[in-house]
Amino acid sequence: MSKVALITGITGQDGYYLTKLLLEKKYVVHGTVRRSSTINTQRIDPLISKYKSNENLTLHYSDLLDPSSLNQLIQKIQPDEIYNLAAQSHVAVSFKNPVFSTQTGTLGPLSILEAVKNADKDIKYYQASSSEMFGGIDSQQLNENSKFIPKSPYAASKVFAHQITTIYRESYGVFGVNGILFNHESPHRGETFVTRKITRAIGRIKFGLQSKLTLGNLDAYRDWGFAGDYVKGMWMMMNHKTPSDWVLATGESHSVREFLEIGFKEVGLNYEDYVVTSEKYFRPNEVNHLLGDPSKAKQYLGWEPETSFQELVKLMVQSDLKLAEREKTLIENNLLDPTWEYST
Ligand code: NAP
Ligand code: G4F
Repeated sequence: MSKVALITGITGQDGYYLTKLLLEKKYVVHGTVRRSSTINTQRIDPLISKYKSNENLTLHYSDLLDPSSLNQLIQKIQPDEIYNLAAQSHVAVSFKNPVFSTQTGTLGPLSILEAVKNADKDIKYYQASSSEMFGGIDSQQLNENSKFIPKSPYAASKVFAHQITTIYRESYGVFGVNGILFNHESPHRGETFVTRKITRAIGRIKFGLQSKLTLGNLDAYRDWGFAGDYVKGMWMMMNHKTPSDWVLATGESHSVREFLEIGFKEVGLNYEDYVVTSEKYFRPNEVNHLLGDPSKAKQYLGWEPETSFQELVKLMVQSDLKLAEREKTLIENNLLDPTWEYST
């Protein structure tokens, strides 16, 4: 019989890649979506077209801040696995909307864990933990035992969710998994995260739709991998015999500046001719350096990243060149208003 998975945050980047993976593995997938005034299912629309008519993919309105809807949903669909990917996941925004970010990041996981604890069947729970929890002060390589020094409301809420998952594992025997994922990117990455902001701008600059790119701290270092590789790791963690905490990372760290250099070079341009910085994009408290050690996942899960940093940058640039070309055609046909530079 097919396994049943529930994914919160199915409309996000990881939601897309995980849904695709689980459907390919013949799971029956349920996902939660928030009602919004504009359509927010663009990422998964191709999957909806392909699988929804077979009843392998079903969407439900819910919100992490509505525990009763989550509880009812879990009782109704009786999932084997729950992947809690939903979060206000933008670190800089969490300083601007701290209460919402924290409520979503803490009460959401707790509500699901309560429903899992009280369910009649054993349900596995995946918590989307984050390398932001480490605070990243220097170039030290971080693993499952490294200290948490959260530096934003986002990171603090992730620490709570991580720890409450461990507490439910130890206190009630819940199969609770914490995936401590370092930054992972893709052509489906939200456009206000730095990698996608850069590759969108490169595409738009190349097609004459944008003249400059305004960023914040160019000297921040991140351990950037490809999201498609990381969702495989999530599934491996959930299908390992024992629940645990797992770091997924590449073991390489690069600066925003290096990302710019490679990205602009891919289209024959020099980033220094286009990039300006503004205080607007600096954070009240910066995470300077993140570098992960994925040895445990490699040894016990057999997980390894398959996409290099250079390949990641190139695949994102190539995808955004195609998008900019389509954007240009729409503008030329008066079907879209030109925007000189996005304000995000
Ligand atoms: P994302 O693209 O921002 O997606 C976040 C998802 O959460 C979206 O589906 C969003 O819905 C949903 N959401 C936000 N607030 C919600 C609420 N109150 N109730 C229900 N749903 C809500 O994030 P991602 O990159 O896929 O990341 C997935 C998870 O992994 C997040 O928890 C993130 O914090 C964590 N994480 C990500 C990374 C990374 O590098 N990508 C690294 C470590 C951990 P809408 O589409 O309606 O906004
Ligand atoms: O792309 P970012 O916004 O990602 P950040 O803050 O590392 O968070 C992402 O990864 C976490 C895992 O460690 C996730 F938990 C989290 O949900 C999210 O997916 O920023 C990366 C770096 C930062 O140091 C930031 O200061 O890029 C720097 N940066 C420089 N200019 C910028 C900009 N970031 C953004 N978003 N926009 C800029 O203009």
